[in-house]
Amino acid sequence: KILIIGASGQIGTELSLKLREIHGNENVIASDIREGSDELMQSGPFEVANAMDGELIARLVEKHNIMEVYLMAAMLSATAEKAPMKAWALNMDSLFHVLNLALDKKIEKVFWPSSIAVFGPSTPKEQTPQTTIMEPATVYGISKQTGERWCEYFHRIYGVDVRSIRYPGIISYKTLPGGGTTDYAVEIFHEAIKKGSYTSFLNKDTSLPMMFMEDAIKATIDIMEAPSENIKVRSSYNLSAMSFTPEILAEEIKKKIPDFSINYKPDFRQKIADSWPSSIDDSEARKDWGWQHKFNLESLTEEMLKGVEAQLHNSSPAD
Ligand code: VAH
Repeated sequence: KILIIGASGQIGTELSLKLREIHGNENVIASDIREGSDELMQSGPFEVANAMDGELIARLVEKHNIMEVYLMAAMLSATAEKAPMKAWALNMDSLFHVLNLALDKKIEKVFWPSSIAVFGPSTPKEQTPQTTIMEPATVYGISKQTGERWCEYFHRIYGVDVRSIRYPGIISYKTLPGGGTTDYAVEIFHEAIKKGSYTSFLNKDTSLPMMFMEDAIKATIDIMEAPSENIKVRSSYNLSAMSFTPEILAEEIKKKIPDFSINYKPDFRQKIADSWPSSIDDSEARKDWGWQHKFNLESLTEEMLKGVEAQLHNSSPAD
């Protein structure tokens, strides 16, 4: 069976729903420190658990006969800057609990998300390579860089089968994101439909690597289902689908909502975004385990507007 820690979060929610679709609701245990969306809570078993409570996690693994863990719990970039030591403790303690369960052969496989936040101001900004200089400027980025090194170590020294992806900004409509710097690209769709306008907390020309949630979920499941020998990078794989700026995104929204307007009031998150790459080279993932994105800016915008609209009117986008 599969355990998702951090199942109520932006990625955790949709990952839980997709894994339940594939493996059956009862075979996927969702857990988080707080209950999740109605859709998540009604779709299968849920355990309230703090990702930092190693004993509890071990008990859940035992109780539910867990073989695979997706550790999606973390404090993201913006929030982590406000509580560095708490962010470090959550992001690292949770990883050590899960890696040691794998070391003790209590579970067989681990997925752990990294982020483009591992790159810093001295990293080449365009088409950032898989292996390059990484001097992360945020607590979140430091924790993800360190976590990558521990994943690589546990694989090399103990043979732990841990796999990881450096997610770019993830755009989705089913849950609101929690405390990220790329969240503007989610909020903008809700505001465009509700208010017809949006005030961006990043400058108009801030280009960041992004991906639609459906692609992120597919990549996560694909890397976990690939034969172990194909996963050559055991720190974390670069991954991306597109890059855009708030201005470019606003222009795309205007094609559907002509009188949508945007203005720019950069806040503390501008500094974080300025330290990150503008675009990512993810050729290793495409080569090693067949990664390829499906959504581009146009189809992402279409899906997001449809999805947000449906959420507001409480019907499924398919209707
Ligand atoms: C954040 N959404 O903004 C996350 C992600 C690359 C961005 O790590 O912190």
